[in-house]
This record gives sequence, structure tokens and C-alpha cells, in this order.
Amino acid sequence: EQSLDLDARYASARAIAQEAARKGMAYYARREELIVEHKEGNLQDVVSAADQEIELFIRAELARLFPEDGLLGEEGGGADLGARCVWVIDPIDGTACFLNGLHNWCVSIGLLVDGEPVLGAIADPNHDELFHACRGRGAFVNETPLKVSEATHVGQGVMGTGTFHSKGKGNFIPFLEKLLAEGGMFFRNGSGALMTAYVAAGRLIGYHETHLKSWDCLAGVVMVKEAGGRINDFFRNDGLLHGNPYLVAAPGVYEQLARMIGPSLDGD
Ligand code: 2AM
Ligand code: CA
Ligand code: CA
Ligand code: CA
Repeated sequence: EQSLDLDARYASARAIAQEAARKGMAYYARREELIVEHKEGNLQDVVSAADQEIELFIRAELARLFPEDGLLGEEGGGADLGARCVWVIDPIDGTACFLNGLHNWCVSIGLLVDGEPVLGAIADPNHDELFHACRGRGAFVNETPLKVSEATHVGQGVMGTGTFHSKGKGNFIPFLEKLLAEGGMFFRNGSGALMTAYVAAGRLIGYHETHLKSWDCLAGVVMVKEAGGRINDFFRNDGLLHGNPYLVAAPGVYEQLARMIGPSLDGD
């Protein structure tokens, strides 16, 4: 079996995410000048030159360092997805926040090895937080180790939740009603990657979206697992390419949340 330099990939993921986040801050400072396009006629699904140019930067760096690896990015699509290592990139997660001057956006870079999420880096330049994890080595924010919440009931903490893609949208209000009925509290900041990292950090007890894309969560999923959390069967049925319903949570509340969401969570 061909040897794999995971150390180099982990270090590069962190360095490139940080550098891309620095570039993001320069665009953020002049966000009012950026030309904004709407995707598929959805007025909320926005993309700017910052998204496109930062993704090109990340792809070029990864292709230069690891020319045999595959790439999948929100803006640039997939290339060499049959490769042993596939990078999954969201150049700006939280573009709607970014363009509106809300500080909740980040750069997310994750890596699949043989189809499994193995490492991730999420850089949030507004809060000077770099979340990162590599399988078997723990999860961190900057140098501090991460651990999921110890909550055993949804009434004991804050739950992340949201809905964006039209798929599954009808399941959102029923979930929210059940959460509130159980004494839960909800939070959303517009970045699926940061919400996922916050679960790993124990700031949120869990995070559920009725439908999420793999580039929103792949890097964070490694962090949640390394920090002791659980994830649903998100990658089933081509979830990597098309997305699926999503739940990450602390182990003490995972089952309770999965029951509230119902069979849509891991169904077809
Ligand atoms: P994006 O900024 O990379 O498009 C889940 O909420 C995901 O949906 C977010 O991580 C975000 O990724 C995307 N999204 C796009 N527009 C959104 C909006 N107006 N509000 C919330 N999420 C949005
Ligand atoms: Ca987007
Ligand atoms: Ca995203
Ligand atoms: Ca994005």
C-alpha cells in the first residue's frame, strides 16, 4: 500500500485555511464593492468574487503540494474524486453573513482518505480561532483541546439548528416545536462549519440541519468525532456530492435529538 503523508496534509490544511482566511479579511473589508450573484434564482443563495477567488487559491495550493489528490469545492466542483485522498473545500462558509457584515464566516478544508473524513481545519479570522482535528490525535481550537458537552437532556444547553436548502425544509418547524417543548434553546449563526466546530467545543450540545452539503460539515465532522461526539449516517447515498439531513451531537443527547427529528434523518 502506498504510504500517505498525513502529517504534511494536516499541517498544510491548517496553513492554507489560515492564509485563505487572511485573504478573506481583505475582501471583507471591502465587501460593499464585491459583485454578488444569486445561485439558481435563490435571492438568499449568494456568491461573490471572494468565494470564487479564495477557492481558486486553495485549490492551486493543494494541487501544487499534493498533485495526486482529488478536490471537491462548493464553487469549483469535483476533480479526481476517485483518488485515495480527496479534499473538500468551502472557501467561505457563511457568505450571507460575510456580505452583510456579520462576523460569522470561516474557511473550511477537510480531507477524506479512502472515503472517510480524516482531518479538518476551520479558520475563523474574526475571532482568531483555528479549529482543527486529525483522526486519532484529538481536536483543538488553536492549542486548546476540544471536548463535547456533557449534557444528558436537551434542556441543559443550546442546540444549533437551521434549514436552508429546499430539501427537507418542511421538517424544520416540527423539529423546532419538539425541541422547545422539551425545554431546548436554539441558535444559528449562518455557518454550518462553525456550528459544527462549536459542537466539538461543547458550546452547543448539538447541531441539526434538515439538509446540508458535505463542504459545510466535513472538516467539522472530524472535530466532533475526536471530541467525543456522534454524527448521523450523513455520507450515505452520495451524501458527499448531494448532501443529506445532518445531526452532530454530544453522546448524552444524540438519541433524544434523533427521535425528535424522526426517520427522515437516516432514511432514503
Ligand atoms: P454558504 O455560506 O457556504 O453558502 C447551512 O446553513 C449552510 O447553508 C451554511 O453553512 C451556508 O453555506 C449556506 N447558506 C447559504 N445562504 C444562507 C443563508 N442565507 N442563511 C443560512 N445559511 C445559508
Ligand atoms: Ca454558498
Ligand atoms: Ca457552506
Ligand atoms: Ca461557501
